[in-house]
Amino acid sequence: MPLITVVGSGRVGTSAALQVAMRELGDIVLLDIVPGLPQGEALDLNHTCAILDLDVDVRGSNDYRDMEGSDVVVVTAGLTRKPDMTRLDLLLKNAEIIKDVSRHIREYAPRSKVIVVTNPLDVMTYTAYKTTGFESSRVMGFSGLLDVGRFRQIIHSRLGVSYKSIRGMVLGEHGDSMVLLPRLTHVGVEPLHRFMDEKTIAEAVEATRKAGAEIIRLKGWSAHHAPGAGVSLMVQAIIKDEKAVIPTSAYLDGHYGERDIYAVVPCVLGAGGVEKIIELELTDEERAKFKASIKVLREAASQLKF
Ligand code: A3D
Repeated sequence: MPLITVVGSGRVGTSAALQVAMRELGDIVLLDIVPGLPQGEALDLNHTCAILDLDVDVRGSNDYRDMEGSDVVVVTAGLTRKPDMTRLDLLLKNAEIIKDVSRHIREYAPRSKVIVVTNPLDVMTYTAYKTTGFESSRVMGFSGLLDVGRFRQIIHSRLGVSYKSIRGMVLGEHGDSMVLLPRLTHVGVEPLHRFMDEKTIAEAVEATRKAGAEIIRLKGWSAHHAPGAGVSLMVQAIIKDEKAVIPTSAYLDGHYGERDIYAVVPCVLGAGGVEKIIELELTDEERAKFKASIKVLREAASQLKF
């Protein structure tokens, strides 16, 4: 039975654990620094498994040694963005937490694939890569499925077309400079612009960019159901060796003309983690937006020491 560890037993961590359990991808270890929290959440999740006949065991722990033997480690530990904070404000505090978690992963789960969820996402993923010392293919960041999912939700509500028939892609930072690609968004086999005018598409792109902040404004804390769902798809792609094309924050080593930085790009995910980075043919405008997004990420990364 595969073993999936989720570090951080808060909202995103427990949502991810629930959705991984729902897919019966493996046994789960929930970790947190708060005594009792992961144990209580594990008990609750085990009761869920009992009710739904999911043959999965969930264990809660405050001891990193319990992640030994993990195939995948999902990292959600950290502080969340408050209404008046940008993701980059979180940078320095969460970097210390990610460094601490990464050292434990290196020690106790040295063969695992690592999926980082903590914000600011791309720079935290870079921090995990630098601190674990793992090959870049084994350290990746979640966010692309969330941003594309939000865009698809708007298209679905406008056009009344099944989600199954709406596909899209995003590049760059998980943040204000994200580059959604309406030109490469398809409804059935036709491009989005056959169904929506330019103004409506631009509004949908803007609403997608602001969706995370809108959720915080409305309910007072950040999204967790949708991130949990997206994380479970990435875990599944790795555990089941799916070779699924998923927008993933990945280490760029000459890809898209960039080096030594993490940013969201389409990746083939399988048992090896990020098995391939797909280089899309971009227009000049898309490429310029991507470069601008990379600049934002480089500025953030330059504030950290490794
Ligand atoms: P929250 O519910 O506060 O849970 C965070 C948990 O991390 C808490 O239970 C803490 O006790 C725990 N924690 C803190 N430090 C450590 C440590 N050193 N070791 C182990 N556990 C620790 O937050 P949340 O679950 O809502 O969000 C978690 C992170 O995910 C935040 O940084 C969010 O900004 C981020 N997030 C990212 C996305 C993306 O799409 C990338 C979406 C939603 C949230």
